[in-house]
Amino acid sequence: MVSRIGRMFKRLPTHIADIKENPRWLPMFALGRVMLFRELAWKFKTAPGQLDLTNTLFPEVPAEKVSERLRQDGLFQGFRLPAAVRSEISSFARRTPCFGNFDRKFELVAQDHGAAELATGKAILTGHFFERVLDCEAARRVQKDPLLLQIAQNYLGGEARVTATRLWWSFPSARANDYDLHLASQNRFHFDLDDWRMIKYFFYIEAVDQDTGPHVYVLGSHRQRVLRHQFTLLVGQSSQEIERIYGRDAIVMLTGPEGFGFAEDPFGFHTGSLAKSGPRLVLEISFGVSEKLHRRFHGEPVVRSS
Ligand SMILES: O=C(O)CCC(=O)C(=O)O
Repeated sequence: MVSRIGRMFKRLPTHIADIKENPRWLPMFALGRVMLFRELAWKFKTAPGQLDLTNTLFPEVPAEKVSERLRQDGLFQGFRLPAAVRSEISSFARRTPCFGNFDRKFELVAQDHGAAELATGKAILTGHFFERVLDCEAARRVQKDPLLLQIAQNYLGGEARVTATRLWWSFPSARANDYDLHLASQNRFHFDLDDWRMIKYFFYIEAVDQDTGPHVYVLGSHRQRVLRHQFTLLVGQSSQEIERIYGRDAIVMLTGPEGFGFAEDPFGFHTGSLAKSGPRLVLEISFGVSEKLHRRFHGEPVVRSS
C-alpha cells in the first residue's frame, strides 16, 4: 500500500500539468473511472461521417466488424502494415536517437541500449521518440489513414480525432525495479484515463513473440467493472486480482509478425510486458473525443531527470 501511494505521488506532477493545460481534464479524471458517468458520456456520441477510404493502407480490414468486436471484447486483431511502410518506420527508429525512460536529457540510439545501461547502471526499459515520430513520413501516413479514422468515428462518434501518436522501443533489462515497470507500463495491468471515449491502434514494427514484451489485454473489461475497480484512485491492479475477477480466459497475449496491428478500447485493463530476449518497437495511434493535451500527444509524463 505504501508503495502504491508513493507511485501516486510520483504521478502527481503529470496530473497537475494536464489540469493546468486543460482544466476540463479534471472532471474526466475524477469521474471517468465510474461506469455510470462513462456510459453517460457515450450517450453524447454523434453520427459518424462517411469517409473516402480509397487510399487506406488496410483495404482488407472490415470497418464494421472492428467496431462490433470493440464493443463486445474491447479488442480487434487483424491489421497488417504494408511491408514498405513497416520497413521505413523500422529504419527510422534504428537510426534516430530516442529518449530513455521518458527523460529528455537522456538520448540513445537503440543499438547502444546495452552500453547505455552499463554506463548509467540503471534499467532503461523504454526509448520514446516523442515528437520526432512525425519526422517519419510512413508513421504520419498511418496516423492519417482514413480507415483508422472511420473506425474511430464508427466506435466513438463523429467527433473522433487523433489525440496521440507514439513510437517507442521497449528494451529488455535485468535491472528493472517496481517503479521502472510502472513508468514503462510493463507487467502492470491498468486502464487509461485520458478521455471519456478512446480507441488505440498498436502496430508491431518488428515481430513480437511471448519473450519480446507482448501487449496483454483483458477482454470485456472495458464494459464490465466490479465496483472496487471503479471507486478507486488507482488505475492499476495486480495480475492476481485481474485473473480472479475477469478470469484467466479473458486475458489475451498479443503476439504477431512484423507489421501486425490491433485496435483496443484502452479503458479495458491492459499492460505491456517486460521484454526478455529482445526489444519491441511499437507505433501507437490514439483517438479520442476531447481536445488533445499537447504533452500527452507523444505520451510524455513529467519525470524527474536522472
Ligand atoms: O507497452 C504496452 O504494450 C502498453 C502500452 C500502454 O499501456 C498504453 O499505451 O496505455
